[in-house]
Amino acid sequence: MTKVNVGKSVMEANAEQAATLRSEWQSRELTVLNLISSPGSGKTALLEQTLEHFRGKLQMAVLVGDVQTENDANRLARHGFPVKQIITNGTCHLEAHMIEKHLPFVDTKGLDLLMIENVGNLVCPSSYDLGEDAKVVLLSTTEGEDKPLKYPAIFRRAEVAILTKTDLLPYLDFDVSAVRHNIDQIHAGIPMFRVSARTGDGLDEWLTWVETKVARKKHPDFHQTVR
Ligand SMILES: Nc1nc2c(ncn2[C@@H]2O[C@H](COP(=O)(O)OP(=O)(O)O)[C@@H](O)[C@H]2O)c(=O)[nH]1
Ligand SMILES: [Mg+2]
Repeated sequence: MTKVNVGKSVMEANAEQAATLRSEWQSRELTVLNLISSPGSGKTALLEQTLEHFRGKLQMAVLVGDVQTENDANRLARHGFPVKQIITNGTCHLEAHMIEKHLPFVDTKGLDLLMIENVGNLVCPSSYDLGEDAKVVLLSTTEGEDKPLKYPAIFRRAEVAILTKTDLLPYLDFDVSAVRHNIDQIHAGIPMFRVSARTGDGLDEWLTWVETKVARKKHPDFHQTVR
């Protein structure tokens, strides 16, 4: 007799778990951001600057996904906030059940902002809802202006794009207006912040955007121009 698979698909199960996380975070007024990029685009470097800026101002924690190693968690833990590494053992993205499992390690009581650094990959992480308030896509100046066109799903789903490593622009042929144009082809008008975690240039715009997200989660009628 042929067996019929009546189980949920991975995506359905993930969507359900993400919805549970989202409603729990909603009731706690906890803002959650999901950072997605290729390996080496500067997610951890941006997070290090972000943690340093909000030290003493916000209660933050970080969950960081990698296929192997605790290197990023070790880098991030120096900034005095709770950090937990999620090792996926080969999986190229984080799933909602992994977040659920590792949440107890970063006591979310009283937390304002949970940052999730996804596994370095521009494709798979875009399909998995983690219950976050927003996906944030990073693209570095060394990756080429065409990447939004090659990997449109993440640029379509992200609420904001960050062009990283702008300190390298004088040494590259990278055309900032071309990448802006390409992003607009996929997701017209989304904010694109230009930052250098190395020099600190452009960080203010990103930090203001984050602060505004946190304030709006607590006070939905909070208004501030974020661009
Ligand atoms: N020049 C420059 N290098 C950067 C910048 N941000 C990150 N890097 C370097 O790029 C490499 C990868 O950064 P990392 O934060 O680990 O990227 P991740 O894999 O996306 O987390 C490291 O050697 C960083 O020092 C930046 O703004 N400017
Ligand atoms: Mg990293």
